[in-house]
Amino acid sequence: MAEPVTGPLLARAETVYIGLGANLDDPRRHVERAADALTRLPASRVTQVSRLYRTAPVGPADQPDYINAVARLDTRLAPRALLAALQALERAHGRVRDGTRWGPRTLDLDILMFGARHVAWPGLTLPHPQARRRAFVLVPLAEVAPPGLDIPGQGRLSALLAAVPKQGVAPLAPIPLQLPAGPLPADQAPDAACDGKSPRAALS
Ligand code: A4P
Ligand code: MG
Repeated sequence: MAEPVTGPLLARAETVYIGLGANLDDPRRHVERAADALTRLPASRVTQVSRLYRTAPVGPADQPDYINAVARLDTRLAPRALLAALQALERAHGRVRDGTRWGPRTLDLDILMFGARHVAWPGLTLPHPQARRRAFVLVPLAEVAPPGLDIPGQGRLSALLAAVPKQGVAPLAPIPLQLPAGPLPADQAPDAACDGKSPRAALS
């Protein structure tokens, strides 16, 4: 379960793309369960989830293949609150950070894009700086995003996708999920999500 989210909500929902990845301990199950958990994030609504993909590891080669997917959601969580909720979900899936860059993991949740934001804050860079180079991100992203999507500072999704080598990215099954119908109501501001305080316009 994600930890309770504190702090202000955004005045309006923004569209966010989240990359899901795992390559340890029944990775498919971790990705499917994480996608389901995203549907329970406060002040957020998952609008689409890609199929699962089996992908060859990028980085150290002596690790198992990954299972990857991408989810699109509308959220009123501010970027750092969303990152905190995703990291809590990683911990709940037994993620241990041993400092190995691009090493194996039970669950990795990256914010690929957050609206049109282009920022480099301590601990959070948006869009994800590696997105444009990675077929395991771009192929599932193209399933849930319009081809004309502009990834700020990186380029148009269709052009990035055409440029990236796609061998080693194999589609698997759809993720069985019941997604709620309709958009996130503009006034949806679950009090529980902000500790009983009224939502205020977010600062970031
Ligand atoms: N961080 C900064 N920006 C973001 C963002 N947009 N989203 C910070 C999420 N986190 C962000 O991440 C390190 C720090 O990045 C976090 O503390 C957060 O504050 P991490 O998840 O602890 O470490 P990491 O994942 O090992 O590092 P990195 O560089 O983020 O790796 P990636 O980019 O996540 O790559 N091969 C295949 N086929 N499929 C994969 O999914 N994944 C990786 C990991 C390597 N190879 C892979 C795959
Ligand atoms: Mg990561």
